[in-house]
Amino acid sequence: MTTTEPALRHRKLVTEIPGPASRELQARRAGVVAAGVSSVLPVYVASAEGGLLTDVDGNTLIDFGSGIAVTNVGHNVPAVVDRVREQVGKFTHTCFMIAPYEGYIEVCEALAELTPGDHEKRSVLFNSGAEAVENAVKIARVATGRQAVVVFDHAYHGRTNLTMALTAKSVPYKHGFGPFAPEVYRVPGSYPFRDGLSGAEAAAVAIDRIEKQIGGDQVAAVVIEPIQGEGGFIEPAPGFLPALSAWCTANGVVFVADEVQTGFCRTGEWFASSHEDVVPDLIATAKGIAGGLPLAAVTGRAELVDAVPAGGLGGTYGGNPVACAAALGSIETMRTQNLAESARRIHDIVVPRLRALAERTGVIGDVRGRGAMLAAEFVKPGTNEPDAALTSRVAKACHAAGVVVLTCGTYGNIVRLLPPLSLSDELLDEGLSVLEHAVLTEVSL
Ligand code: PLZ
Repeated sequence: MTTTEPALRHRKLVTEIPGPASRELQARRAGVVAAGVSSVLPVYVASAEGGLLTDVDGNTLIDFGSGIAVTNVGHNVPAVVDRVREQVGKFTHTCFMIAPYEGYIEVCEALAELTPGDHEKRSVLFNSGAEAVENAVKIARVATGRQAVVVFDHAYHGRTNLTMALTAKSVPYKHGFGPFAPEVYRVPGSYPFRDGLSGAEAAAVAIDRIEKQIGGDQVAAVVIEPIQGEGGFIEPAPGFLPALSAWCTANGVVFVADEVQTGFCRTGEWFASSHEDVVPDLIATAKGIAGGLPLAAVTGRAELVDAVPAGGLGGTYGGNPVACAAALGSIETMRTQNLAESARRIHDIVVPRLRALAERTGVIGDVRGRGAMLAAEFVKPGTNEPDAALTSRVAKACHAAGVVVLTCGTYGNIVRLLPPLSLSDELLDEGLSVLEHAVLTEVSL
């Protein structure tokens, strides 16, 4: 056993939300923590287990956010915690660039096996999703000798200087933080609910834009989220990703899948690219890979990754041994519990409930998602005009009732659900009932 506390099994509110201990921490925070970092929840966490968070006042909340698609295996699972404890007892850091260790190799072996495609692969490990995406671009530029990078409307790739440039939305991610890295070109993607285009049509628009405005032979990489995350849980129309991938192959362009949010069983496959049999040249992963510890990776075709000479890739902490131990525990849990299957089960429970809610209320214009990456897009009834105010009220009502839901979207009008894949049907049902009640209550105001 990894904890001496009795196992938590239920949502339970014992104070108002936030309670007095959380309010006290909030006041302390205001005096020392940068205003620029904000928090979704008004409560402070004391412990977490499975799909539940317990706050400093003793309230227990259902977690439909998984720390933004990180704790896919659930909080505090034994396979992760035990391996981390064991590794911490041995050594916590040597720097893989100084004195290497086996865990790093084991993680790269797992990545070679689990990522799409049976070609020869190489991986390099980092700390965050942004760092992985940025390094994928570095590799693509060296491998192709080209500079231009193509990204899409509604894209999110991180907050470093290069990844801010790759990210679409200005406020809050980019506003005031320029100048941004050059040679980044944005083209339209595929957003079936809003553009009404088939995958082939949307790909033709994007490819035409690339060829006319950049030139295919200038492009090092096309960087794309197979399902866009922060931009609104946007599933491209079928055929869009395969068409882009084929165009990349035909033009010597590196197809980079940013699977930072979609990876590691979240969408019902190990990686979302597999839903349409797309085999990325490079794949950036992070978040779910290590069950909560900071780890990220770029995995890809050996000839591309190895185009960078020795010493060209690295960083002090990349592939930290404790994070690698957590990743091995997390991957083992996904395998033994078949969490890809669990994600599909969650989908089949949630989608009909959201569709029924959409029909009943008229304020949800689109219900979408794959596996346990699910969204409801809120609109003004009878239109597809985004309703960010209602979205925010619904999310706050859920928080007050003890269910953690997150919002997203270029227009701030998406409620997204990212439950741990191990969540029980009972907690899923209870959380959904809270969400339904919140929507019905807010709509009737
Ligand atoms: N690529 C597809 O979703 C991180 C960001 C939250 P890091 N998404 C959550 C926020 O407001 O900062 C993300 C992603 C995709 C890259 C990233 C960046 O991953 O680990 O946050 O750097």
